[in-house]
Amino acid sequence: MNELDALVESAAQGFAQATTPADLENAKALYLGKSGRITELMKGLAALPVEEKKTRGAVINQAKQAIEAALNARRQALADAELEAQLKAEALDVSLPGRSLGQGGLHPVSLTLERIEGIFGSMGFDVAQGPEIESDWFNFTALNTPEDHPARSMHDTFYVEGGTQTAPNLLRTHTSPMQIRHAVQHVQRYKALLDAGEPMPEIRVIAPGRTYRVDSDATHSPMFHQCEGLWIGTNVSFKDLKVVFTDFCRTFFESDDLVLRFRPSFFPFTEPSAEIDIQFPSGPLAGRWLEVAGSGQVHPNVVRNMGLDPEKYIGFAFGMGPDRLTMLRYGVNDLRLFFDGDVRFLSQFQ
Ligand code: 2NL
Repeated sequence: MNELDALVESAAQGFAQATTPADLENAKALYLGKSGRITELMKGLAALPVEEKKTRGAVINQAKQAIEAALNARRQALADAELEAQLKAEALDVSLPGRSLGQGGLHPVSLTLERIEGIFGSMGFDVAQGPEIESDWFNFTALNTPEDHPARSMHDTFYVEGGTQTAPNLLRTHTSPMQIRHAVQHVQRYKALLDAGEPMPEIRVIAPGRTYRVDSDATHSPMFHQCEGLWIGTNVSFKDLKVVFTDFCRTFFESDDLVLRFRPSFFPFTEPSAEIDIQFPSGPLAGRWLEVAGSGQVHPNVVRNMGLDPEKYIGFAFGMGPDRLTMLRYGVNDLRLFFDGDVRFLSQFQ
């Protein structure tokens, strides 16, 4: 092997030993750098006679080209290896199953509210919805609640900023204020008839929605749902309440043999008043009386606050808890499950 072949081979070996681009550039300098071996050989040509310069120059040039070829091949190999390593490190397994968004659905309490609205809708009831921040007047005073009633205390009711001492703002504790709003609007709409002493169309409305009380345990949540109903006319009696509510309960629980019991009670906004209990004929809850609603004949003061003459207009109202109805319908025993937002629980109702 002549001297130049040996040089090419040692260069190729040096390049092969370089494992990083920086190593490789250092190895290159040994041969092609300013004082590298090839460069030195080229400089040596100057001292040679012309003929020898030509032949020797050609040979050195060949060696130079061979070294450059080896260098470029190694450069490419290192770049390929680097790309390979990067691809490996950043690899995505596109065969893994994707993360599906899944299908949403209605909250169990929303399902109950829809059922309630559907059933009462079929009996000619409107649905009234309105503000959750109410005035003291609509929430308490219009409903015949005495000034010193415990429900008005800060232990029971959330008061919010923006009200005044005489007309505080609060989070509504029931949806009855919405029924008062609805009744007042209704009376306004039929003012001409009423002024002429003619009877107005009946008020038949339910008010579903969120309500708030200072209370929290397994059966009470500070935010809960309520659905109230109101039916006012010139000839609406307790008998109508019994018929309507019995029909509602039997439809809601899909049980024609469900029995109801009206138990005397007291509410400031109704007189007389009754607690409504139901009893399932069969199933896990059979035989027990379960309280599902409060009800009564609307108090004359409340009828007056709607803008109607209590000597002419009479009716009934009731209030129930859709959260509790949902618990009974599905056999859920902790109310808080509804409001924790755990999809494992909520998805079972879809
Ligand atoms: C209960 C009690 C009740 C009412 C709500 C009512 C509404 C108006 C006028 C008169 Cl606008 N009364 N609502 C009447 C009796 C009972 O609810 O224990 N609810 C869960």
